[in-house]
Amino acid sequence: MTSPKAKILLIYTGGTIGMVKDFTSGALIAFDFNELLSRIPEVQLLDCTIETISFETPIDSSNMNLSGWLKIATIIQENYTRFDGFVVLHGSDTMSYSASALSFILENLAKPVIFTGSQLPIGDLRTDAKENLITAIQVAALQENNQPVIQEVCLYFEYKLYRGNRTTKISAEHFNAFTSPNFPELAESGVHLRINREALKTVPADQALSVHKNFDDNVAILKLFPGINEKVLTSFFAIPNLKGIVLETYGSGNAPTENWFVTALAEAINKGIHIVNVTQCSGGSVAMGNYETSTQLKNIGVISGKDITTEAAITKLMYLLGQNCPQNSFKDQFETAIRGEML
Ligand code: ASN
Repeated sequence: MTSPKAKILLIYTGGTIGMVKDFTSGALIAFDFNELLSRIPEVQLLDCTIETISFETPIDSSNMNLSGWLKIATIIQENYTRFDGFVVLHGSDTMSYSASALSFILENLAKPVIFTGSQLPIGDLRTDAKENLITAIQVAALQENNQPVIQEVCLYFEYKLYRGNRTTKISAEHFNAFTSPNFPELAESGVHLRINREALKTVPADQALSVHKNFDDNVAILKLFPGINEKVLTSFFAIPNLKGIVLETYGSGNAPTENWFVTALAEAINKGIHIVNVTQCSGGSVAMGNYETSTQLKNIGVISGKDITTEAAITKLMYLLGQNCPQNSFKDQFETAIRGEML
């Protein structure tokens, strides 16, 4: 049931939802937020009070970065006690990265932070923006016994509510643009809004929100491909100040067994670079040791990303590196789920 008293803060960062066609170039560019809300008068009919705040310059989410994540986090932190829930309007291209990053930044979050956006601008006749925005607000406003029903960072898109750090963008064409390959949906919107209660994350009531703003961006992603050669690996590990990488491997975490490959990885680990093994597959988990082609990775100390997405892995890496956790416990810390992002 939606509480009439729920107060929602709508945070507009940019994205297609608020874009219009530029007359001269014909390309889509972000426009003013007030204009955006005036295009959805239905929002005023919702059974909650809504306040809005916008990035000074709304961005296409391809320009999202660490400082953008911190801006969102700061807005939530500064308004945390005044509001019951937060809806973040964000471009879909990097929404899964941002939802993952915010899940790590906001520890002991006990209120909903719902990311949403759209594939077509709000002014388009066939837009998906209205449903996404309206239901995202309703989800953020859901209360039971004066407590928010959702107490985590989520992503709402095309009738489905997902745990944010479990999602990935799968389509640049379909309205159904996201999936959560290894974790069930938290809610589905049809004639009724069906909440999957067993899947929801809750936080003990006595834990205060803690906002972690130290992220370390000395990280990179390396996707394996048949034919990858030594030069690629050597130049990759020569990146100045590199502290951690997400290695996208095959299947259940498999990689070449050639000597030059394993040696390059082992040398990097010995230099203190953390290597996280994540599968290139769109579902399933890394299980090092299942095949001979992953046993060598396990033996040299590669970290198992288990069933984590690349988006959650790279942001968790930035988060843990920023926490300055001791080198010898880093692997254990990474392999432990901290925000429901992995098994
Ligand atoms: N390029 C847009 C963005 O991510 C795509 C979208 O929002 N659908 O900002």
